[in-house]
Amino acid sequence: MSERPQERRDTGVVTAERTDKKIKRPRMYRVVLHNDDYTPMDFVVRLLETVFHRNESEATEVMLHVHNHGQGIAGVYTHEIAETKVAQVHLLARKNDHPLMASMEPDDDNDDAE
Ligand code: TYC
Repeated sequence: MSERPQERRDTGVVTAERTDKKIKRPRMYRVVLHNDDYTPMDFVVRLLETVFHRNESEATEVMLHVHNHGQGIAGVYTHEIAETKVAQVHLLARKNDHPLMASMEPDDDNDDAE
């Protein structure tokens, strides 16, 4: 077996062109919880505490907002984290036989703030 010629390696040196690139804030996404008639209130509160790191009074407030208005914001995250949170909500809900739904949407309000 013959060796292939050495290919160019990454030297690890950061060149001048790379240092002056603009660093932009990532777009942010809201994770939205949707109301339904079957998921127990205390399940939603516990989920807001565990998945979205809300304290008990915040979690209760968000849950009641969803219950009374049809939907509400559980948290605002980068795209990948928001996707993961939505998946965690669905996984936990299905595991417990609840129909709870979550979705994500761009947090446009935040786009050119500051
Ligand atoms: N409406 C549900 C009930 O009365 C409670 C609930 C709140 C369900 C928020 C989903 O995202 C939700 N048990």
